[in-house]
Parts: sequence; structure tokens; C-alpha cells
Amino acid sequence: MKSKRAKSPPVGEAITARVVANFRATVALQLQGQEGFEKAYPLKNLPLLVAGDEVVCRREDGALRVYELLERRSVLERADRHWVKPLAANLTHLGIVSANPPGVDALLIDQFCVAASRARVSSLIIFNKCDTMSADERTSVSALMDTYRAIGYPAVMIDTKTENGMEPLMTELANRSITLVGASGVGKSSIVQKLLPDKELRIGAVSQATGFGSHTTSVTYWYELPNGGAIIDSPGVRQYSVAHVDEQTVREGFFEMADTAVQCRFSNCTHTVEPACAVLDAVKDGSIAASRYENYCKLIASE
Ligand SMILES: Nc1nc2c(ncn2[C@@H]2O[C@H](COP(=O)(O)OP(=O)(O)OP(=O)(O)O)[C@@H](O)[C@H]2O)c(=O)[nH]1
Ligand SMILES: [Mg+2]
Ligand SMILES: [Zn+2]
Repeated sequence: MKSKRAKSPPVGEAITARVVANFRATVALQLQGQEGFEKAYPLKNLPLLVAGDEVVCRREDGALRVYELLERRSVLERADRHWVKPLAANLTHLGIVSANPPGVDALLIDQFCVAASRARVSSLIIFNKCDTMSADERTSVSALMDTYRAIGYPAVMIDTKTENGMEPLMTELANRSITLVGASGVGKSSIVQKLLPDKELRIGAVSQATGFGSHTTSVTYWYELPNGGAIIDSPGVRQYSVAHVDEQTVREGFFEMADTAVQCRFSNCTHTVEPACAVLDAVKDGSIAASRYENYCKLIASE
């Protein structure tokens, strides 16, 4: 993607900046080499700017105007039946958070894995609230962690009330730009709070700069981590639709199946009804997890 420049004569010195939050008509920016945040107005013909975007702005009559969006290295999109919208940009990882409550939903995890694969970013699977897990829950979450690890996804079990799992989590986060996603209430904001005790101060500063309330839960925020990298807190989703994702993308998103699929008799095998399907054989012999395969079938069917 080429950078997008609005049609307006540039005024003042060009300043590069990072979008830390988007409030529709205005954005909160962190200007390169400066502390704090500033409110800016994107010029009209720019695409929707999102947390993580790198932009060029200039001062014009005392106001900061964004007139160029620099090329996005990656973009995470959300969709429902009627629209597809960017949610965050320039991430390297998706941090897929689950917890009980609201309940660990493996289908949602797999949908996010597909979304990450589509955005060409890596996934990190995070199981939160291990402080309140029953022995049974812990056993089933551990089994799920093993399933994801066997595929090659890093997985951690943490809670935000203690130091449990924090060290492995920190190792996974170092120098990465990770967007936390997951159902409402899984603890995404709590994880950011744990990593950045000054989180509220930062939100307060953004709110002061933009004039928007500090307790909007519908805004995606980009937070720079003290030791390099960034963490992006997104509002929770009840359902992550892959409506805009075609069957081929779903197939590619299930890595372990894509690897095995080269041995299927038909190159366009859907791994559902075809004879001589290597994926079905692998599900039968247990080398592909039945739960992953079931989710794959659900996603293909809903597509
Ligand atoms: N017991 C326990 N509770 C937690 C943990 N982490 C978060 N919580 C609680 O879970 C609730 C939801 O946490 P949030 O961090 O707001 O969840 P969220 O994912 O940001 O939710 P949305 O912003 O709605 O998407 C809060 O009451 C937290 O105190 C944890 O590790 N253990
Ligand atoms: Mg939150
Ligand atoms: Zn097959």
C-alpha cells in the first residue's frame, strides 16, 4: 500500500507522528521526539486513521492537521455483515485473550488466528484469570495451551492480580507491537494496566489533549512500552466476524491443516467430504486436534 496524501497544500514544517487513539473527526497523536499527546484533524480525503498509524502532520493556523498516512506495515480489520473497518495498524502480533468469566471460547480464538494470518501478523494466545480457575478449568485450559503450542503458537497462562505468568508474557511482548483482542471482560485493559501502571495518566493526558472523556471504552489505544514495543488495547467484541474472509483465507489460517493439505488428493480439497483427504486422516489419528477441525468446519460453513 502506498502512503495516502490528502489534496491540500502543505503549510508549516512536516512532523511525523503516531496515532495513539482515534475519535472519528480528530485523532490523538504522539509527535516524534516529543512527550505527551496532541489533538489533530485529519484532512478529509484520508482513509480512516487508526491507533498505530504513522502520519505526517503540519501546523496550520494553530491547529495540527494530518495530511499524509504513511504506508501501513500491517492492518487489523474488523467486520460485520455490512462493513469492514480497520481497527489498528502497524502491529506485529495479535494477543488473543480469553478468560472465564466470560468463558473461554475456542472458536473465537480460532477466528482471531485466521484474522492474524490474514493480517500477516503472528498470534500470541493468552489465557487470563488463572487466579480464579478451578482445577478442572486449569486442566482444560492447559490442554488447550498444548494444542496451540503444538501448532506453533506461543501460549501463556496469566492473571493480572498476581505475578503469575508475567515473566513469560513480558518475554513474548518485548519489542513487539501487540494488539490485544478478545471478548468483553476477559481482562485486556487489566493486562495493559498491569504492564503500565501509569495507564490512567496516559488516558487522562490523551483526554485532556483531545477534549474527549477518559472513560470511553469504545476507543482503541496505542501505548508505548517502556522497554520498547507497544501494546494496543481494543474494545471487546462479542463476535469476531470473518464474514469478509473467503474460504481460502480460512484454510490458510489453520496452519497445521494447510501443512497437511498438500497431501490431499485434490488440490482444492475442503477437507470435509472429499476422499483421500490427508487432513481428515490426521484428525482421525489425532495429529490434528479435533477441536481445531470442528472450528474450521464452522468457519467454512459460516463463510
Ligand atoms: N480474578 C481476576 N479478575 C480479573 C483479572 N483480570 C481482569 N479481571 C477483572 O475482569 C473484569 C474485566 O476486566 P477488563 O480489563 O475491563 O476487561 P476488558 O477485556 O478490557 O473488557 P472490555 O474493555 O469490555 O473489552 C474486571 O472486573 C477486572 O478486574 C484476573 O486476572 N483475575
Ligand atoms: Mg477494556
Ligand atoms: Zn483434504
